[in-house]
Amino acid sequence: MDKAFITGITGQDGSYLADLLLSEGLEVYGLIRRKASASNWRIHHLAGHERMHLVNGDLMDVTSLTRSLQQIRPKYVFNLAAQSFVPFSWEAPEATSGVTAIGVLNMLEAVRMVDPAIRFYQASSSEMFGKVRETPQKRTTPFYPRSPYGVSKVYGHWMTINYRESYDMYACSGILFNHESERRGLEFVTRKVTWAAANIKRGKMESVSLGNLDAQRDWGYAPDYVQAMWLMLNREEPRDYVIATGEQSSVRELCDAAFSAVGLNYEDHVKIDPRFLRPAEVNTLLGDIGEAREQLSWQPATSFRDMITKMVEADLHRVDNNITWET
Ligand code: NAP
Ligand code: G4F
Repeated sequence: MDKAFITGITGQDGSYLADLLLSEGLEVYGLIRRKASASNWRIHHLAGHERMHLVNGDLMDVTSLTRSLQQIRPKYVFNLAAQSFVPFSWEAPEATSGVTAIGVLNMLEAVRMVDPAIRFYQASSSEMFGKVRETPQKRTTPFYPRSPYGVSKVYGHWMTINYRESYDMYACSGILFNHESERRGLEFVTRKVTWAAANIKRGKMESVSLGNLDAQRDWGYAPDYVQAMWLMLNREEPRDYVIATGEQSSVRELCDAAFSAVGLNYEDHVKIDPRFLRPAEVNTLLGDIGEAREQLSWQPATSFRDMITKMVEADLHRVDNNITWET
């Protein structure tokens, strides 16, 4: 039975990837770090699954990574762990660079030392395109990151390419554009808005404060995107891919979609608060998925509006059933 090691298993993508790999019959090992209050709600449903295992460690501790790989001997490593919230990367640039940049090097080194035949996936990001040099953005579009997070992702991306070219390792990156879901963290704008729409609908909140409503993103659905990760690690040759939808919406359109789903007008409930503006904004992102379509036979299955409706419905369910721990 093939084994996969996932860092970031408690996050949005890690939890969906675990669901997918278990359904594919793999033995799944997830790295978790010690936290003072650990709810790990995204993987609660996997507790007790006979092929699901949790391993203690930290991306900033190479010994824990090496030991894990030596004990598990996986065929696949998916490196999804990161400090992934862009605004926090200005507040804690060194900590962000630690896990989001050097953490990638740590994982690559552990793979190289234990078993360089392991197939390695790195979670690269469209934030690397930042102040975009061309539209739509392709694998070959030059990077111009606009935050400590984006800069860290560029480091991890090039380090992954460097290990592929230096050590002939099967190491590749998915350059994933924004992807959301019912399991998205509340601090990200989609979930912040769907959570607010559900609470306002039920009379538990009156308004929500946001920053830049004009920012445009290429938003897809996380369960579709973990499929692409899996396809990437099952090609004959390692190669990087842009994973996106090829369609764009603004934050304003997001608000409209979420509030319309509960029969409300967002203009009555959305306030602007300059505290949510960023020191340097990424105004627009739009991905070109030609290579993923042709070479991976991958394409997104879920539209932006359908995804937002699913997220609003999940948040209504949480509000109605007082499920406060899933946040
Ligand atoms: P997420 O929900 O924020 O999850 C991040 C994960 O990283 C969590 O499991 C977290 O564990 C773990 N982590 C953080 N620091 C760690 C450390 N020092 N050691 C071990 N684990 C650590 O992120 P996501 O949305 O699932 O994204 C997954 C990956 O894709 C990230 O690398 C992100 O930067 C990248 N990405 C995401 C998107 C997107 O739109 N979602 C787009 C492009 C790229 P705790 O639970 O302990 O905090
Ligand atoms: O939801 P966001 O915080 O996501 P952002 O910054 O695009 O980053 C996400 O996607 C990246 C891929 O491109 C990932 F690499 C990264 O890890 C993360 O998952 O913000 C989206 C847009 C921004 O332009 C922001 O300025 O929404 C705008 N926005 C407006 N008001 C807001 C808010 N964002 C947040 N988080 N909160 C607001 O109140």
